[in-house]
Amino acid sequence: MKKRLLAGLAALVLAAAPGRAAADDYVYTDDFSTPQCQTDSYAHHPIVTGVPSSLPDRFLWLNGGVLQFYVIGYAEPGVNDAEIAYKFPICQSTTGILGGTLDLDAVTYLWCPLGETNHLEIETSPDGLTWTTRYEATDDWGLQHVHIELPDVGARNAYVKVRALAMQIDNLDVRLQTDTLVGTDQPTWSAVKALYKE
Ligand SMILES: [Ca+2]
Repeated sequence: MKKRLLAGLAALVLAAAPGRAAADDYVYTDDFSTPQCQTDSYAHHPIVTGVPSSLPDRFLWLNGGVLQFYVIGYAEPGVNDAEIAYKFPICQSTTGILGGTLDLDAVTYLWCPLGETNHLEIETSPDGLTWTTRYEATDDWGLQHVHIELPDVGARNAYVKVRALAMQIDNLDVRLQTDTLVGTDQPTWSAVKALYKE
């Protein structure tokens, strides 16, 4: 009887202990069929959805279900690329990011001005201030599937910046393993269309 009581107490203690979150607690996807990247990203060069009436020096064009990166005039890969930056989880934070992955498809097909080259660079940061290059490719390589392991930085958010020149990207997929997701912290919650928790 005493042994059975102890076993029951042990089961109660285990059930009450704070559980380690399951894999892929947070998943964000974008197939760029909608303009959700305009509100989900926290910084970006101008994003246009139709044929632009005037051309900024650098802009992103949501064109036929992909996101294209344009630089008008002289462009030096890695120096004056067009950019978009995200802070994941969007509208949430965590008590700690344990790891994660980022996947996207990249295509070099856009017209490149004479003497210039296609370029794609993906940087990550634990705080939006100090950035580390996780992927970089230049020149005409056609279609690539990019897969990046996001490091276990223990940060509350994972910052991701995509910098590109004469490129298009599609099928962005970000997965995070976290301790605990913490409520909403931005007023744009209703604008988030592709955020869900598995
Ligand atoms: Ca697409």
